[in-house]
Amino acid sequence: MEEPTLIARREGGIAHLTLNRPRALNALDGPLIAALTEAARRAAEDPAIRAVVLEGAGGRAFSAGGDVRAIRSLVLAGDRAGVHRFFAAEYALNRLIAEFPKPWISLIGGVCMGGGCGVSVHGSHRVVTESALIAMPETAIALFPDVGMTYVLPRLPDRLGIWLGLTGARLAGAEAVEAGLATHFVPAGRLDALRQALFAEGPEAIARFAAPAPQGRLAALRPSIARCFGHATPAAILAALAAEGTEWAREQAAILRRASPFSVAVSLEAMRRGAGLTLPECLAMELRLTATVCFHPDFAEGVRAVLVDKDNAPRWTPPSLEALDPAAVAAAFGG
Ligand code: QUE
Repeated sequence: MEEPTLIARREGGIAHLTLNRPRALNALDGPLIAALTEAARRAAEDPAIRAVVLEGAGGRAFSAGGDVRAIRSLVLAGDRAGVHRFFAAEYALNRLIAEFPKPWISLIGGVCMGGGCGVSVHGSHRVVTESALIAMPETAIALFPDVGMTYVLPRLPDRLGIWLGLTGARLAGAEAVEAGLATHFVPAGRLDALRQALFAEGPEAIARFAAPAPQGRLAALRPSIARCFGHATPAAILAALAAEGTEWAREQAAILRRASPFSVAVSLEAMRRGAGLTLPECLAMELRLTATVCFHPDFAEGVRAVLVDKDNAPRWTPPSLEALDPAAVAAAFGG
């Protein structure tokens, strides 16, 4: 028997779910999303289950995201219904987790990006270790921060979420707590003991294992991020970064200029709209956006450059923010 891609075990009153595609960094493909949805439904209904504990197998990743290579194949085959099906199922799972009637506890070590954030951040408890690397890197592949992150990111303090969603900046575990994406920091060496305590006692155990999050570089950057990422357009953000006159600001501008111009503009607009929407409204907006964004030439090109050919040399259409037609961005939102 081949190992299942979702391992679901019962440990006393806890449903212990393990994402088990370690060679793909536990990326969420269609079958894994379906299995996780089914396991979540059963755990919600089962009166003997008091909480869910979710983690990733293999030690390197919680989850690297959605299976964007497979989505690219659907796009290249012109399978619009298939693309819609994938994202509709993923976003429905994100909503199920947000509305989950019991504690949904994610234990996050290693990479947690994109879709990995979507199956953790909406839950009640997000425990990170010092090995956690949390990011929304979608603009690098000409997608946008989805999985309900258009709801979450604009609500983080000091425009941190806008910065994360546009640049794909990676937060270490303690920084994720500071940003509000994670709720507890637990040293990796105590994770096995925490897991056993969760099985024995339930969610109350977390407080005993949590340690003060060590200070990262985020605290020092917050004022600059707040000054630069509150603007309404990519051009205004680039102007604010130029006015900072620091090495950090020059790096952020370079990152924004390397990403897909179309995707940067759509991502900023989606997060700005998301600030005034509910989570279900954000997920509905995201689902509508996938129909345009995934079929824009930049998406297949971005996945090719970053994940298929790995040349990291995408050729964007148009190639620069200056050449981007604002009407094309507005059209992605239905005008
Ligand atoms: C941006 C992304 C993703 C990414 C890299 C980016 C993403 C994603 C993966 C990924 C990584 C390793 C795997 C895999 C997928 O990388 O969403 O299957 O083995 O899933 O720059 O949005």
